[in-house]
Amino acid sequence: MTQSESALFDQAVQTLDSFQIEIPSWGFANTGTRFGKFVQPGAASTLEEKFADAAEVNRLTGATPTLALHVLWDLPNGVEDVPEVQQLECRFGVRAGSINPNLFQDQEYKFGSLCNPSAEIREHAVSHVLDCIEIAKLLGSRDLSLWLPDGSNYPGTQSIRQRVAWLQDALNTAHSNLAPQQRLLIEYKPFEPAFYHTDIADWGMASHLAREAGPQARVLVDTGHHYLAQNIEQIVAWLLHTDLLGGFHFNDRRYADDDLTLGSIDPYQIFRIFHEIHSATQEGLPLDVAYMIDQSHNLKGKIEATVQTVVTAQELWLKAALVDRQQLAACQQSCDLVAAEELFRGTFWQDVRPLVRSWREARGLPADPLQALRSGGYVERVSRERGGRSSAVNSYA
Ligand code: LRH
Ligand code: MN
Repeated sequence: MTQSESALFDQAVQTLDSFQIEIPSWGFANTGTRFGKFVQPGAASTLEEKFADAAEVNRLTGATPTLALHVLWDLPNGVEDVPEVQQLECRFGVRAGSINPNLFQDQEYKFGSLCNPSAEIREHAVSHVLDCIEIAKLLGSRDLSLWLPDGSNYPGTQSIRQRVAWLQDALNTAHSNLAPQQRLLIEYKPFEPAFYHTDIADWGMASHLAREAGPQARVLVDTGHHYLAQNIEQIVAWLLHTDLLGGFHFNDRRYADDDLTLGSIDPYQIFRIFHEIHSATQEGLPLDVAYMIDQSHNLKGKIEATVQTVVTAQELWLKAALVDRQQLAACQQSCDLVAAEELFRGTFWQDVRPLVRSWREARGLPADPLQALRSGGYVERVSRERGGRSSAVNSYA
């Protein structure tokens, strides 16, 4: 190995050793669209099976030590289910990660949860969020990751400003119940399921709500929650500049919140986002960013799609780390546009897969996790074990 090759490998090792990404429990379950759900025999439907699948992904990739939980899907009995989670964490060596309240499936949330005109329903929603904070405390989970579908479908049918006031009160209450090391991540989404206005529709609204709520509140960027024309990496740059970036939900999309696998439609998008992160890190900004996957695997094998996503994220993370930022800054300063673009995009063209494979081998991991999954027989085994079940599945995930 030449000196420059070993320097490159050392940088790759450092970069990949520092990269961990959280996987969603709901990514292993039978999910679908409003037009149907294609049941996979090997899909997980119990929390034990979701932890087992997460452990398999972590065994193969070495980069997914935590599993995001959606409370009503994974802990239907609330805090009562915490001991079972703790037992599964020990058994499978995967820790509970971000705790996600469910503020969208109860019938009474028809006109909203934290923003509902009914004080009684708002109270019910706040108490669910407080239960989730309690669960997070008991599990030692740092992030309370909050998304709410609240909004309206027709102009004039709700007071947008009144709902902001109710929402801010609820978030302030949630923030005041956090433990010192905990964070409240506020996720925005421009539309769906509401199609006229959504109460937390963009990064500006989420930023204001976070600032008002308190110092432990941050903004969560779900890459699928943007209009197609929006420049997501510019939003990330602003959230870095304002120290409000708390984390990401990574996925990909062609049209709307399609929840497709990361990098399947526009891998350059994730590269551009990671570039902003690496630049801020190299400029010494103190970053505290949670990298998480939020996808629904309706057609691909669920474990395979998750492994594929982690591998793609590692490759794009390393690619973006390899941008020569000193040289790029010089081109930017001298406005040498073509040189800057060729340097930037040229790094994206680089094939880093051999480097990532060497890192895996150096870490005693399978050089090709997808191949190892396919040849390891795990999917076939769990499909046999779980396959016998009836295809009817109750909750969404
Ligand atoms: C909403 C969302 C949110 C989760 C859900 C599974 O679209 O991105 O993060 O609660 O997906
Ligand atoms: Mn999300």
